[in-house]
Amino acid sequence: MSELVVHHLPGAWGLPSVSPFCLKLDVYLRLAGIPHRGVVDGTPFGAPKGKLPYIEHEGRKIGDSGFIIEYLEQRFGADLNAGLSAADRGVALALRRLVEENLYWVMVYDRWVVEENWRVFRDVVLGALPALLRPIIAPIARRGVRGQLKGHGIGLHSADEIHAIGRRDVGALADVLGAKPFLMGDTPTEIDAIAYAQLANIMQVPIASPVKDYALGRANLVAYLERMMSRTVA
Ligand SMILES: N[C@@H](CCC(=O)N[C@@H](CS)C(=O)NCC(=O)O)C(=O)O
Repeated sequence: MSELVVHHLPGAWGLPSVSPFCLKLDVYLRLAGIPHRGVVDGTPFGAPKGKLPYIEHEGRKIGDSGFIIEYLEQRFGADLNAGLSAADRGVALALRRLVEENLYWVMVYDRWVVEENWRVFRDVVLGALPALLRPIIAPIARRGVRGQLKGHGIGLHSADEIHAIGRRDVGALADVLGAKPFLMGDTPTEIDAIAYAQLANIMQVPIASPVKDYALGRANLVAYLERMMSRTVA
């Protein structure tokens, strides 16, 4: 079987990637025990759908973490959700949409729009590019992301409203987790790769946000992050 190559955005601050979608795939691969080689891409331009992560395997390029995981399940027979009932799978999918289609954009706002955070984040997210190129690419990329935030709709709200939305999402995750070790019970499943990757990119990074402060105040989420890290850090 040919080598599995995973293209991802750079890591920083102790995280293998500052992209929640790239970190999700990294965590999934570790939990599933699938050998692979990571490659840092400076930009998403080489990706089949213009977004990272993407994989190369047996001459194919596949983009989108969700479709990649479906491919890996078929190709490597690794199903982290195997023990879940149909109802649990439904709940996990709803949580995934909360994290990936909503909470993710709150994080993007905090990193790319809030001035003090942007000064910290721009060198990290563009860190794999030659230093001379960064000041040229940074404003273009930032303009693009502002457009994405407006297109999504969240970028039309005030900062206070965006943070209220983020707190509600994080609060829902903390409430669903409750006293369980993992979101769906005693064993980590795919939604834990997703939620952990997103929460770590909010709670374990030097990006100021009321959403981060709120999350750090939820003791079960802090313990959850430590539990997930002890399972996935090499
Ligand atoms: N649905 C995609 C989302 C991936 C995604 O949004 N990746 C971001 C980095 S976190 C990206 O490459 N953005 C570049 C762009 O939108 O131009 C997945 O699950 O992989």
